[in-house]
Amino acid sequence: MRPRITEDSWLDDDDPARRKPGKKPIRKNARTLGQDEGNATVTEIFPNQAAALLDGAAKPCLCGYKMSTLAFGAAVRERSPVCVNDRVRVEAGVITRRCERRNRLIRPAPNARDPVFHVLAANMDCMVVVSSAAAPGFSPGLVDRFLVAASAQNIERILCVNKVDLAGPSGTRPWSHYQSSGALVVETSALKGLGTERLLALVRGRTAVFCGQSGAGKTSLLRRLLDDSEYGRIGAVNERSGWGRHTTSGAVLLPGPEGSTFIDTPGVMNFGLVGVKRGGLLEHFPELRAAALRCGRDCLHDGEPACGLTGLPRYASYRSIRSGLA
Ligand SMILES: Nc1nc2c(ncn2[C@@H]2O[C@H](COP(=O)(O)OP(=O)(O)OP(=O)(O)O)[C@@H](O)[C@H]2O)c(=O)[nH]1
Ligand SMILES: [Mg+2]
Ligand SMILES: [Zn+2]
Repeated sequence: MRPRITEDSWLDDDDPARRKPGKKPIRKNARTLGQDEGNATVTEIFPNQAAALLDGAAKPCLCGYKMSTLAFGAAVRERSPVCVNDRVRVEAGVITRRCERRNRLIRPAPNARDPVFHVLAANMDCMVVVSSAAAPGFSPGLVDRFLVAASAQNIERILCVNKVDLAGPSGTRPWSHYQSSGALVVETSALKGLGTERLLALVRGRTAVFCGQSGAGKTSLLRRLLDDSEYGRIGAVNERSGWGRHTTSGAVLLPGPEGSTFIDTPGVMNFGLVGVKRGGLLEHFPELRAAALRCGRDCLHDGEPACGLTGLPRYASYRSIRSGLA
């Protein structure tokens, strides 16, 4: 059975029993700097290298890593010791230190045999969870997981429902109840340029990460927001399956208007939560938390007939996420 992933699993890497043969123990001089001690920002991750934008520079440069001062966990060997939008110290073209993170978007690395985390991005003001009205259809389970991940890290939440041009005129809007979810809701069509001004007003001047279902239109929206028709390679949605192709292969930082920082991320089919406990999940569903005041003291909000959450739109999603948490 796959071992449970907890935030403390970062520390497992220093456990001699788990260390791969021939691997040296982590050096104890691995230490993060304070948030203001960096001189560059990571813009993209490549195998064994990262692109970093030195403060004041016009373009990012490719940097190697000084592992002896960067190593801090299991993810290091599998992925990279820094993530997009990390503040770092670069010396002579080498990333020598990482600064403390204000927050981070983290998931268990998909397909990993060992419990390994993948930190997608750090230091964000808001998360734009992009879903689509159709092709692929709106996916509440995935949306809720991203909203919980953002809420757990104190990141402001925006739900962007894209491709509204594909929603029929009399179509139902299965996202309408998200007004009470703690997220701002904006409907867009990147194709027709609908709603994109409103979206831009919400993220202008801020650090916003765009994430969500594959093929929902994150990259297309960013092309609009950046007014850059060249940005990103746009893949076609598979006509038969309705799934988008994975066109964005890694997170990338894009400087936007008026000091904005936008982060495009690869689309996902599922998203595992890290560091959220079963007992704390309700905190991240504000409308359910309010309804839970009607419940009896012993109610677990897990299908009890008298549960006050019964019939609420996000209750099923809450229960489904809850069942996978410790
Ligand atoms: N009809 C319609 N199609 C759109 C819209 N936005 C994007 N698309 C199309 O949807 C497909 C996927 O768009 P992308 O922008 O690559 O989606 P993505 O979310 O970045 O996809 P990944 O990088 O795979 O996660 C492309 O064929 C786009 O042309 C929209 O508002 N309306
Ligand atoms: Mg993309
Ligand atoms: Zn209840």
